[in-house]
Amino acid sequence: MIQPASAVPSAALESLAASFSGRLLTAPADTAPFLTDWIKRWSGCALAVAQPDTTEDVAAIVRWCAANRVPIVPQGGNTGMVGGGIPGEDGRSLVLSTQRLRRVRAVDPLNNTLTVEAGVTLLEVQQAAREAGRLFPLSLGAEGTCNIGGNLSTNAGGVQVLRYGNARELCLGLEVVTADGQVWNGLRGLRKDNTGYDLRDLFIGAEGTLGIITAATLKMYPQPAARMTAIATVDSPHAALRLLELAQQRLSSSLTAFELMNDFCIESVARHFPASRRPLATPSPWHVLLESSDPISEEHARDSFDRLMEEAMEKELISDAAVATSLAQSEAFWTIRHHLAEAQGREGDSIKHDVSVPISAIGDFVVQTNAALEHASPGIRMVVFGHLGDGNLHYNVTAPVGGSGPAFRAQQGLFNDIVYEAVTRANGSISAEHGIGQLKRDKLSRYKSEVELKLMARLKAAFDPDNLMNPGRLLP
Ligand code: FAD
Ligand code: 2HG
Ligand code: ZN
Repeated sequence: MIQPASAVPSAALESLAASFSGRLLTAPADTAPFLTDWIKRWSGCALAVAQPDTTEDVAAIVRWCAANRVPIVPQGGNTGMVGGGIPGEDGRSLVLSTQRLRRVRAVDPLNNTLTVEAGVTLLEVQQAAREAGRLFPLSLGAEGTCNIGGNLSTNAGGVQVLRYGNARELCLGLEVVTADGQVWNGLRGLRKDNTGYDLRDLFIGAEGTLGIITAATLKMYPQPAARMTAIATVDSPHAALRLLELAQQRLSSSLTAFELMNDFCIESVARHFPASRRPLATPSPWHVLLESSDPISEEHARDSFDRLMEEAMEKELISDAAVATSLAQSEAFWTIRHHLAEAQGREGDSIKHDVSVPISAIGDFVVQTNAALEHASPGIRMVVFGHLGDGNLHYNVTAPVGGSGPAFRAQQGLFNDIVYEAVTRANGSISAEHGIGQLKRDKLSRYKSEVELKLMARLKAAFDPDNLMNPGRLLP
């Protein structure tokens, strides 16, 4: 017999198990992977973890939860950075994992769309598009694990937003199970559809607080004819911005990625992943990883990219550069970039800030805020990297060597205040791409206006009047 962890009668849980075709996990060894997040910052307890196989299954589970007043925590690949997919500690919630919603339902190369279920990993979506001779451009370090449902629910960004936009801009339609267990089929592959309020856009970025995304119709793009990747050293974020401006002038929309990393990032990847060597011999406080995706040819790509790098060198915007001459070399550059989150974890405790400011304000933001943080807490190690082309920095503070522990973590409020006040002065955002979840929920009331907060609370009440969809996440 299933033993429920809360007031829900075990007979009700048995009836839930019988009402859908997927799995219902209750044994601690089975549920454990769903109850702790990727950065191992949050852990929770749950009544059970449900793994439905179909949209109808999801609807049956949601109806059961509504009838039994059981809160639902939707979860995809569990790679989120703000604790949004991890239940609380009271054991009252049901984790609804979408990982078994695995079908690619349709691919339409002429319409440049594909329709996939929520549990398809981002890598698999990219592969499905590639098999159709197209590109699905959303790309990020967790792509082998994160699910498209989670990407849409967090409105994920990643490394090609500069050219193709974030998850929201890549989605044309959604299928959603609403909080009362109805299925909304909004899987439209239309570029134009002005028939009232855009419900799709409300579910995107809602972090599971309004309903459960079960499938999505996504945009595909032509595959580029060739890609060029380089790593270059720059003296400062200001110089990186001048390089960005030049690259955009010379490469126009072919510039698809422009990532900034401080030296500590490069050093820690080399330390923790010895197979990833330092890409350049010249010591430098900052590195830029840039990529172009050329629509014409390999030769055209190389020509324009080489000319850009030469001009940047002549103008002394960069001091050294390595342009990848093979796919393997390009992948080696990206491996450095994609190992940053993990390398940072291995350095010790970190306090993360995923922020955005207007691109033009980034140079001053970094110089001034670094100084303020180092003054407030000498010895901290700044881990500064991110999607410079989008104005998005991962502006993280790592403990001094040997300084991890409660005393360091107790400074979170101090660091948050310094960073978020600087962000606010620059007219930026306290969450560029990771969302709010548990991490920033209480900050929202401080950094969003009363008008916005009230409208958001009314939307929540309209979509989920019983507050069962991921309660206590996102909204203050
Ligand atoms: P989960 O972590 O499972 O869930 C995230 C949130 O969405 C939770 O609130 C959950 O309740 C909700 N949710 C999940 N699925 C559904 C659904 N079907 N319906 C409704 N709600 C749902 N993010 C970026 O934006 N850019 C990056 O470059 C980036 N790089 C990363 C690199 C690494 C190494 C890691 C570990 C994470 C990175 N992330 C990045 C963070 C993360 O947001 C993304 O990995 C991804 O979008 C989360 O997807 P997921 O399937 O893991 O979602
Ligand atoms: C990335 O860009 C992710 O690599 C993770 O968004 C950021 O670890 C982080 O702070
Ligand atoms: Zn990122």
